[in-house]
Amino acid sequence: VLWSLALGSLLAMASCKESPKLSQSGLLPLPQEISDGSGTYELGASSGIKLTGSSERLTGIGEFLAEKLRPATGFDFPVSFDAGDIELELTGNDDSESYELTVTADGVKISSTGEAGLFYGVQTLLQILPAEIYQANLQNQSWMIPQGMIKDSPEFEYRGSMLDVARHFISVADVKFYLDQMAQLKLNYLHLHLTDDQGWRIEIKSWPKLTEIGGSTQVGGGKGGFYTQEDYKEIVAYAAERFITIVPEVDMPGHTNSALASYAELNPGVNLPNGKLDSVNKAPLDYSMPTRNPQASELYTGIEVGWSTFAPKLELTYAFVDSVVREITEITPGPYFHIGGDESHVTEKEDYIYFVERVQDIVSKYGKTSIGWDEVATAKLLPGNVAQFWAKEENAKLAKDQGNKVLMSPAKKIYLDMQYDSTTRIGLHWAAYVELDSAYLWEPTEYAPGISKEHILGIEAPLWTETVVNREDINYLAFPRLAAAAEIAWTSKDRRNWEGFSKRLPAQGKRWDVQGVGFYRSPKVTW
Ligand code: TNX
Repeated sequence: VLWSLALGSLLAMASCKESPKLSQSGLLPLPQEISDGSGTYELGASSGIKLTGSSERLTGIGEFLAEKLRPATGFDFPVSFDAGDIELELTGNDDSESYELTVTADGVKISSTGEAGLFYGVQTLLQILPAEIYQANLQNQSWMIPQGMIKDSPEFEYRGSMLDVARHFISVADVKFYLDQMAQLKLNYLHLHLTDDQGWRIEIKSWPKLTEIGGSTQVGGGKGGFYTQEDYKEIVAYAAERFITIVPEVDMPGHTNSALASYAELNPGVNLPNGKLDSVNKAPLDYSMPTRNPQASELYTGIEVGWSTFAPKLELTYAFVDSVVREITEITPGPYFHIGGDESHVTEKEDYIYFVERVQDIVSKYGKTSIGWDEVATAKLLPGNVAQFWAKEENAKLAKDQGNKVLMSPAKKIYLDMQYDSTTRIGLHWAAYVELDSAYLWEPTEYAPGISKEHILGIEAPLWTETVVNREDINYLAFPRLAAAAEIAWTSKDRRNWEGFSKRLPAQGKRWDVQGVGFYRSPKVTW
C-alpha cells in the first residue's frame, strides 16, 4: 500500500511538472478569476485564428495575435471568419475591457463584448504560452497551453505610465518598444511629457523655433531632438493599435525655459544671463509691449526645477498657448491634454491661478479635458478636469472638494525614476528609495486621506529622465516596477498580495529576458 501511495504521488508530481497550470503561468497583472482544468491544448501547424462577430477592428486584433504567434512557432496562423482553433469572439460592440478566456481539449476561445477586452484576452493568451513565444525567430519546441478558464476585468479605467522625453529625448523606436511592454501589462494610457526647461520635443508649425532652438539640446548638453508631427502621429497610431491612448503634456507656466529660449517675445523682459528670472519678477511687472525689451533666455542643460515661468500677464502668452494646444490637439485623438502646472515657484500665486484657468478654457475650446499636476487644484477646475497627485495631499483634497477626479502618482511609491536603493547606478531619491516591494505595497484608495475609490480616475507611473539616457536605462528603472503599478491598476485589492506577485514575477522575468528588456533583478524576488 505504502509503495503504491509513493508511486502515486511520484506520478502526480511528474504529471504536474509535465502539465503546466493556468494558475501557475505567472500572469501579470493577476486576473480576477482563474480556474484550472486538467491537461493542455497544443498549438500546431494547422492552428488558425477564427473571428466571430463584426467590428471595425476585429480583423486587426486577429492579425495582431497572428503576428505575435508566427515568428517563434513558424506556423501560418491564418486569420478568417471560417475556421480556427483560436477563436476571438466579439459578442457586442461596447468599450468593455473585460474578457473571458477558455482553454479546452479542442482549442482556445477568447470572448468579450468589446474590442479592448478581446485585446487583453490576447495578451493573456500570450502570457500562458511558453515565454519563448515572444522570440522574434523560430524556436524548436512545443506550444502547450494549460486548460482552464479565466474571467477578467480591470479595477481602474486609467492605467498609465509617463515618459519624460524632454530632459533626455527618447526616440520613436524606444517609445514603441515601451508601448509594447505597456500593452503586455494591460496599461492603456501613455502620457508624454513633451516640454520642459531643457527641451521642446514636438513640432509646432506656427512657432517653428520651438524645436529648432528649444529642441536642440538636453540635460548634459547632448543634441536633444524632437518629434515632427508625423512622428507623433506614428506614435499615436502605434499606441492605438495596442489600445493605448496618448496624453500629450505641455508643461506650463513653469518648466518653460526651452520655449522662452526659442522666442524672446514670450519673456517678460527681465532676464539674468544664466537664464534665471530676476527676483524683480516676483513683483507685478509692466508687460506693456513698447517698454519691455524682452530677450530670449539661454538654453538650459542642468536639472534644477522651479525657476522658469511664462508671463501670465502678457496677452501674447495666450495666443502662443492657443496655437500650441490647437496644433497638438488636432493630431491627438484621445480625450486628454495635460497642461503641467507643477513647481511654478517663480509665478505669483494669483498669476498662476489666472494662467491655469485661462489655459483650461483653451483646452476645453479644442474639445479636450485638462489634466494637470496636483498644484492646478489651487485654481478653479473645470468640471471633469483631472488633478494628478504626485506630492501634496492637500491639493488632491482640493480637487476632490471641487468634484474633480484624481490620478494617483504618489512619488514615494510609483515614480519610476526613484532609485531602488543607494547603490542604484541611475535615478534620483528626493522622494524615497523605492525597492520593488515598496512599489507594490500601497493601496491607491487608502493612500491620501479622504481620497477613495470613487474619487480616483486611475494610476500612472511616471519616468522622469534627468538621469535616463537610453533604452537600457529606461528598462532598468521601469521594470519590474511598472508591473507592480500595472497590477495595482488592474487587479482588485482583495486579490493582490506581495507573495503572489513576487512568485509570479520570475515567469515575467523570462518574458522580459526573451524580449531584451534588461530589468532590475530585485533581491526581493527569487528569479
Ligand atoms: C519633480 S513630479 C518634477 C519633475 C522632476 C521630478 C524628478 C513633478 C510634477 N515635477 O520636474 O523631473 O520631480 O523626480
